[in-house]
Amino acid sequence: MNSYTYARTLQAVLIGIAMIGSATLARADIKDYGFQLVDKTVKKGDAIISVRLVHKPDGKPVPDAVIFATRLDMAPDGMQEMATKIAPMPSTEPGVYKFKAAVTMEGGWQLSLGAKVQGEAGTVENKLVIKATP
Ligand SMILES: [Cu+2]
Repeated sequence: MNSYTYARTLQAVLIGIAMIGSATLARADIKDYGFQLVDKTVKKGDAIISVRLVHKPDGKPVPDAVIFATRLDMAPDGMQEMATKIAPMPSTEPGVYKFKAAVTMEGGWQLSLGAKVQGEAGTVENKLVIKATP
């Protein structure tokens, strides 16, 4: 290896290290992730609720998260004890997570979600409010 090649190789390695360093920093905070409702309203009855998990700084969807806590109750209408069944469903869109739920009453429902993101420490925890219409 002559000295020119050596210098170029060293430069490439240093650039590589700098890029890895900034990528790690950019992905370091679990608070950068959040759920968003695909639709803010559902019809009363058997409903499908879709949420998108995004990395907020760049708005990118986050696929392959492990969703481990879900609860749907009427806390927004003062009925926190009124919870309903909710079950995960398969989704074909990366970063979108679907649930089947028995929405038994019109009004405000709170969806509580927890998630683990690949390669991140900590837990994403969000509460989203959905409006059930007749
Ligand atoms: Cu209710």
